[in-house]
Amino acid sequence: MSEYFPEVSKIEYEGPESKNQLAYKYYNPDEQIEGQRMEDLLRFSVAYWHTFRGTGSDPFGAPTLLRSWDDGSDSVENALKRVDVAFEFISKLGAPYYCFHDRDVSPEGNSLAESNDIFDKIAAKLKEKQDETGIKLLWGTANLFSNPRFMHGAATSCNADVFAYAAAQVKKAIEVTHQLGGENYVFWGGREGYMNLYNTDMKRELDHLARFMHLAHDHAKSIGFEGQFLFEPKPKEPTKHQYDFDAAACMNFIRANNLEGIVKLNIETNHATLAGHTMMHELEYARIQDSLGSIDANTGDLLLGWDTDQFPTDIYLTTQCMLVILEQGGLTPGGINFDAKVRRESIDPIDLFHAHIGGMDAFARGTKIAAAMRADNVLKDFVKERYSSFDSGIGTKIENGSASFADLETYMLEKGEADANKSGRQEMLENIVNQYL
Ligand code: XUL
Ligand code: CO
Repeated sequence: MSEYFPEVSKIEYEGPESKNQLAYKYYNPDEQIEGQRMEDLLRFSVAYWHTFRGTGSDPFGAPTLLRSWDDGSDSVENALKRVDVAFEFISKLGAPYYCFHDRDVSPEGNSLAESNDIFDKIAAKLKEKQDETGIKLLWGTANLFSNPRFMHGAATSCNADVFAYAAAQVKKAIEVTHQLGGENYVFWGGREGYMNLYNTDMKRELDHLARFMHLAHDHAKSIGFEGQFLFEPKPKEPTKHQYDFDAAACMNFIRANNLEGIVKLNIETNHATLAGHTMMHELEYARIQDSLGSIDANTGDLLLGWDTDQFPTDIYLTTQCMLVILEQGGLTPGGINFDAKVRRESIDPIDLFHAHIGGMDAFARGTKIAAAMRADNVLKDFVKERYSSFDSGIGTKIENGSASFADLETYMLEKGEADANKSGRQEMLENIVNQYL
């Protein structure tokens, strides 16, 4: 195998004392956390689009990330070579999974039929490399936003032909995902939203989006694909208002359209930030409704205010994520996908390693901290005690539905005044969290 990253050998765990920047300090795949191997619990995934297609271009400037192996063209030959690059990178990193959009791995041809043929060719190579390396596909998805035909959206386009084109593209993407043993299939809105309500029939667009998801699920069933469907919330970008705004909006859409049990959520950190939420809020909101399927791990920059997709390095953030993820025993069949890109200024291939090593170590460390907190029940005991008035007496009657408004009035007329409130102790709890960090 020709080596695209000759200066890097397999990244190994060396422990927190190591000074080797090409080694894990905290991510130790075989280490047991709450009865699971770290590798099986975290299920790290590399995002093909950022890591192997990212060019560093931004609205103000041309590509900066020029790779010796990539001629920058959309040729099939170039795409096939990128597969070799990707699998060498992921193998050396030791991540068990990767994810793609159809068009990241496979260029678009001159017709849908030609695009499908090219995709088959690339998929055959992906399969070969998966078998050779043991790397698996966490999820597949379709790019329904780059081509100008999707200018008004895909499933929510005002143009029925565009809906049909998107359906055909997703049909193929699900088939290839299935063929490659993909464990999930993701819907991210792309351009499913609107720029202006003056020209938008919101009801019709939302109905079409629901129809699209049912059609996707019907097709998946018909070919025996049993992977989990995931809906990825994002409030804005590229449209002014995306229909998949946040976890709550997505759950409402899922319930309103009988998609419960069919579609769960893929929660992304920077999207949570753009929605004005914390990642922990979005994760917890999804978890309590049995809908936390997978995560796109990254982080934004609070001073920039757009979807910067940076690698996560903040231990508070990863600890908070893992408190929620451990509470539901992991994410399987989902995982932790680094939907993150190196900065425009980080121009060397080795920066791709530093970025992923940092993200994996930050999550591994957050996992250990969260597990230690959970072992001592520090937050759990406090929260349980805080709501203990609902564990007996009138609280139990409220929760089990045996007390009416009239009963509650009688109770309070007799009692005269509510029991005194207790302190929320926020500062103390923040101090306790810091002790575990
Ligand atoms: C866009 C985004 C997507 C999805 C997959 O912000 O997060 O890359 O993760 O389509
Ligand atoms: Co994402």
